[in-house]
Amino acid sequence: SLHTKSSVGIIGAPFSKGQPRGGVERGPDLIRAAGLLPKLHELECAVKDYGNLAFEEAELDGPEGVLKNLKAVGGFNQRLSQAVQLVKKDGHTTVMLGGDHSLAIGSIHGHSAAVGQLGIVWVDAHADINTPLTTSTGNLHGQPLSFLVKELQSSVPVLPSFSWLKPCISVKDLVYIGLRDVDPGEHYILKELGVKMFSMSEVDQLGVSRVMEETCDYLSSRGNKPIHLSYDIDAIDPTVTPATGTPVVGGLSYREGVYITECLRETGRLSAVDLVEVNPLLGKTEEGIQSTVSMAVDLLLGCFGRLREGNHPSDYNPPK
Ligand code: HAR
Ligand code: MN
Ligand code: MN
Repeated sequence: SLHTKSSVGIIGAPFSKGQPRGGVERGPDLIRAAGLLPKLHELECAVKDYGNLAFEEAELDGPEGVLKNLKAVGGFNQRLSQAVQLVKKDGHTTVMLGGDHSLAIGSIHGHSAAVGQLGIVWVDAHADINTPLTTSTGNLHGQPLSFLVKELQSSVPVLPSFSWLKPCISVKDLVYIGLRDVDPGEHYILKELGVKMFSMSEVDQLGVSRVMEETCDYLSSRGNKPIHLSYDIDAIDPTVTPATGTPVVGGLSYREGVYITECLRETGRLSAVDLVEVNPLLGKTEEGIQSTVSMAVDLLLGCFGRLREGNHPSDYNPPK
């Protein structure tokens, strides 16, 4: 491959308070247990594991209106943002192992604080752009982008738990892939702001190769900024990844899911990756859990140079 070897900094974010189901906090350790680090080493990546981010349970975290666990989610993301800034300053491509998708708040905020403007690729069945006013569930994993997108700030109320957070992305630097379960208030926002998106309909119409060609062209037209990939495992079809909190039928195949990572790797600009919403307690069978976790690992390996044609180390000596 043309690429210089990657250096990867892993942060575990065993966080579940952005949604109501227990188990998603086990994601980071499961993904590690499936061999992520040795497999990255095989790809000649330099890997540093920063461990799991510890966090205190916020006391007295009653709901504020419909919003659930505001203090816990705000506090955790503030710490996560600081951790990501340190890992970026150490020069690594950051890998955030979730945990629920509310962690994208701290992950993207920290990434942007460290490197400046970003291009965001959000691969998800869901748009995760409800505001605290449009959300019907109150779950903050359905809202992270509303806190991050500059153009939405007049629609997002000031919340003390998020006073540390400055919106840092332009909606024009955001591309969605895989959408198929979007709330009416979110759909209004996407259309109103003209957000670039490839829903599952476009994946069907164009095929994943054109979707990725257009995604990369679009990001280039926006100035080839460092890329933040936020990958929700529920983007993949639940026949492959059933162990997740909000599965939605009709998702990306294993091959489409991996192809997305291969193309983004090829840009040479992948600067941070979130892999979120793996929840082993929600897989009905052991095979379902294993399939979900191994999909997560394969997506990450695709991000760091694993090719389906095969790979060999640069110092490989053929037997003579
Ligand atoms: N749109 C719904 C809400 O806001 C559901 C979103 C949740 N699920 C996720 N996010 N896994 O991608 O609550
Ligand atoms: Mn999500
Ligand atoms: Mn989702």
